Amino acid sequence: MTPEQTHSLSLNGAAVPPEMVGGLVPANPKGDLAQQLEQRGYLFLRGVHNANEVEAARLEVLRRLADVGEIKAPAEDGIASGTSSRREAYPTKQKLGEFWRSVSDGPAVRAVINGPRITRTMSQLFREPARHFTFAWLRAMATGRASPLHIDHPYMNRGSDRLVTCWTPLCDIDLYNGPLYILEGSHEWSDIRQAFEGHDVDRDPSRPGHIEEAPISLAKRKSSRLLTADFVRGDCLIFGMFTVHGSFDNNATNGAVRLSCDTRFQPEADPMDERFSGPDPRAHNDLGYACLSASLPMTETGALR
Ligand SMILES: O=C(O)CCC(=O)C(=O)O
Repeated sequence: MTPEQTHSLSLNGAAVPPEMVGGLVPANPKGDLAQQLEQRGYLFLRGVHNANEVEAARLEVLRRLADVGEIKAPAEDGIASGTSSRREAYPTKQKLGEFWRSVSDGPAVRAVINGPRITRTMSQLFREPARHFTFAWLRAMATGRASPLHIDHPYMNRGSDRLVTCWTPLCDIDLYNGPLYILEGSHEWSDIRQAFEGHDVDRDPSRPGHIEEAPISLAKRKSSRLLTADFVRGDCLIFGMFTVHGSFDNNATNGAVRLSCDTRFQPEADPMDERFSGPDPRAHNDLGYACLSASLPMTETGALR
């Protein structure tokens, strides 16, 4: 990526040096997916989802956010209003969780994130039938927000050790909108693995699940780079539980909200983390969807999850 392309990228408000940024390499969808994942630590697949179905999911989520006053009319533009009536409509933590669950369970959202196209891709990856967590991590991020540096292992490690994350942009997410980044080569870093392997954020809440070192400092120490892309509807990014990642700040100058969803897939034959499976997933600390910062009004700050 050229410095002109990366000038819009920041972390915690600080500009990211252009030499620390690289482009995610698209996977060869016809090649051996498992081998490419093992080699790079991620699979960047363009056109996995149907772009029209992603657009339907985007509109479904935006209309729900417009209903609680967080998106300006017309909702299709996806611009934050800067206000919210979500707490008036859903006054308790439980009710906020129920609201977010209903948005996350929207038929158009589920048709994308749990649909046959991605399930086929995951079965191709595992070379056996795949299934997904019923719990989904849907996010709507206003300007100025980002996700901190972390690996996924401490958050969901009670089931299959072949679990993967599938990050799906539900709108086009260019370099201004806070795209996800992956630290190049991080899936092979033994110190990160040793520091976090076996750590379970629910069993040991005294230890943070995220990485406390700043992304640029960690990348420099490891001679790594932050790999990202201009994401468009239809893309997905798949990675394992030890790949270090986070997101850049959403620097949209027009207030555009960044929509994405994380889902988790594993081989059907493997045990599944009971917190995130079944018809009524309890999730972290039995909170259901209320454990997600996304269940809070977009006007409020929340911790990652
Ligand atoms: O969408 C994001 O900003 C971050 C998602 C993520 O890293 C996660 O859920 O593990």
